[in-house]
Amino acid sequence: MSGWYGLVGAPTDVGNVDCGAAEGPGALRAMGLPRRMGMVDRGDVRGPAYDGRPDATGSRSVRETAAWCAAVRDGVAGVLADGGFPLMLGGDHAMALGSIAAAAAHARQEGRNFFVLWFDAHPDFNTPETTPSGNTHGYPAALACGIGHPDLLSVGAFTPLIRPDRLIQFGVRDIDAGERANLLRIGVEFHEMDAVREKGLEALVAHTIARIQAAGGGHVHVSFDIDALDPAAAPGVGTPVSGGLTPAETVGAMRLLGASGLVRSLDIVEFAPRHDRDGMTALTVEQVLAGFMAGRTGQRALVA
Ligand code: 5AB
Ligand code: MN
Ligand code: MN
Ligand code: MN
Repeated sequence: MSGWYGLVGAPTDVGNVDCGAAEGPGALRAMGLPRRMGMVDRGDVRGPAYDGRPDATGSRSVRETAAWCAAVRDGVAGVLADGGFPLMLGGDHAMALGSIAAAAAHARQEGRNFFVLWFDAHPDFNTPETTPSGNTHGYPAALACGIGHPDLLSVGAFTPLIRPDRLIQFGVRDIDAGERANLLRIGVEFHEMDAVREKGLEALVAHTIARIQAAGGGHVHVSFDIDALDPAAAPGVGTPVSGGLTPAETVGAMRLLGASGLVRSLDIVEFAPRHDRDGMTALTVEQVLAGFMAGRTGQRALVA
């Protein structure tokens, strides 16, 4: 198992105009998180500024999103090639297309099955045909499954990057009508909040880990949108939705994922410090990460 965490920052909100996610990596560094957690900071990738003019499909900042995602892809691929565990710190969630492109290519090269676990209030399964906003941060999960804007699909070396039955989503509770139709048509497993409340997040995650192990294991990429958490615990996001995950159940689930030894890459995205209150969101993020890291090293989490 990779002994070091390589942080790749993606300070942008090209996927959602001025939502504040561009300030995420800088704020977490200023609070000392990477240092406290013993991460190797590989710095920020760079890309163009947001362009709000819609293209022919009605999507905004597509070219800019593709450029940022390609830079993220290369940054994450660099950590994997150097034998590290990449932590991609957004930035908005469109950046996950880049990290997933790198992780999927790495899994293929190593001959492993590839799975993505998606924690989010939103499924991010829109296409230019179904989007209500034109914002590319609503597209990345669909793109990873091979549907969406051709200029974004080309960020990956192949498509689809994931078999749709190997994408599993948790905590979703704000689904656009066309997006739901996409999910059902493509055949993605998504656990909405009512299912999480009924069955428990940790039980759902444990079941998913068992299913992946039964399929022969593989490379699991976790894409964690901070708005999966309830805004009472994590208000520092651009698109808050009430009725989300508690920090305690999330830390528990992340500890299980760490301990499974299956997870080989991770995104933490959509932290918008300007919407935070008293550093609450940053603290919650640190607890979630600490739970994952403690599970991975087989220690007890050093969190409340
Ligand atoms: B996030 C919405 N479905 O497509 C859209 O925060 C919101 O990365 C997308 O999950 C939220 O614009 C994207 C309404
Ligand atoms: Mn998201
Ligand atoms: Mn979201
Ligand atoms: Mn958001």
